[in-house]
Amino acid sequence: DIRASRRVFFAAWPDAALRERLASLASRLQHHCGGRTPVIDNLHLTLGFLGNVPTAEIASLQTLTERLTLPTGEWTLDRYGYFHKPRLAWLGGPPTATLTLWHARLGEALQASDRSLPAWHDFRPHVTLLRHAEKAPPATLAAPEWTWPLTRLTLVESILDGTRPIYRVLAECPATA
Ligand code: 2AM
Repeated sequence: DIRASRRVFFAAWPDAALRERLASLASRLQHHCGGRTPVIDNLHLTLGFLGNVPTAEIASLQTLTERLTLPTGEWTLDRYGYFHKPRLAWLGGPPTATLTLWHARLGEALQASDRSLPAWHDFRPHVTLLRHAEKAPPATLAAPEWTWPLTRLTLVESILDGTRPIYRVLAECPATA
């Protein structure tokens, strides 16, 4: 594999039960909003998007990820939202203390290695349920209230080679109680 750069991001992945619930919610939301549902195994929460990173620098990002110290905690998803420009419909919720801490620790570690997260000031945690959505989720549609146990942070490579991205885990950091 001789690619000069990799498209990478940091994320948390839902457990199997939550993944199933999110996937069926995405299918129901599609009736209201149109658009395309993600592949079930691709559902995730992005904690930071780095974009293209030179391949030679991936090893140091893997080490950085594995060396993070993260507490376990929870995040609550309780509202729908819509990003107009990219036409994404999502389920999310305000960052909890744990999520804010994860984001901050990640930002600090990246800064210490002369990197930074874009849109640092505007962390809006969400799980994308529909891409190319024609409409925002209707305001009358009640969102569920689901708890996401935060147990590990993942460094992921996104391979855009076809119609759906393929995500490949590059490194993981288990949260410690
Ligand atoms: P999204 O779900 O809101 O589109 C892999 O592409 C992940 O990184 C997706 O979860 C995507 O968030 C996020 N992402 C892609 N491009 C991004 C960008 N330019 N800024 C921030 N996040 C981005």
